[in-house]
Amino acid sequence: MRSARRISASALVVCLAMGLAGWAAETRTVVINEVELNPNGFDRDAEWVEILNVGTASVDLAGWSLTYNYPEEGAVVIAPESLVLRPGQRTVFVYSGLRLRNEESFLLRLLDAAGAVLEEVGPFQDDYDDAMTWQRIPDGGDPLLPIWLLRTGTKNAPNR
Ligand SMILES: [Ca+2]
Ligand SMILES: [Ca+2]
Repeated sequence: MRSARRISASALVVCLAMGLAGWAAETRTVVINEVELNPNGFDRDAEWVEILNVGTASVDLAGWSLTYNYPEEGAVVIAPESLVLRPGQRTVFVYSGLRLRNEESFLLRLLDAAGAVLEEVGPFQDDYDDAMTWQRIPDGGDPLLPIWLLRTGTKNAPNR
């Protein structure tokens, strides 16, 4: 009797977790998946952000923007024209002229064409002038447990 009750309680927890995960998976669409803020060599024109469609429908990134914080804080449009990401598809935006500071506390934001903040990640710090990047682990991230790790970069490829 006792163990049966225990089993049903854990089954309930599993169902709740699955329901939450399902809900979170359905509500997530496009995420910031990887960030290179301190690449090997000169940072200018070499910093990038990988964006991944973790949703179940195609999304057009036309007019969407990403924030930066050097030489001042602002947002830059990443796709002036249509840029459709199918489910599971990724794209890499390379900053041109604008940059991300390596040491300062800064939240990187992804905004839609209307300027609504869809994602806010960080702050990231990267003191090493190398190929390590901040990545969601696993690729695309767990919707209920966002984990970011500094690892060898996987530009335009699944994080691992
Ligand atoms: Ca930098
Ligand atoms: Ca990657």
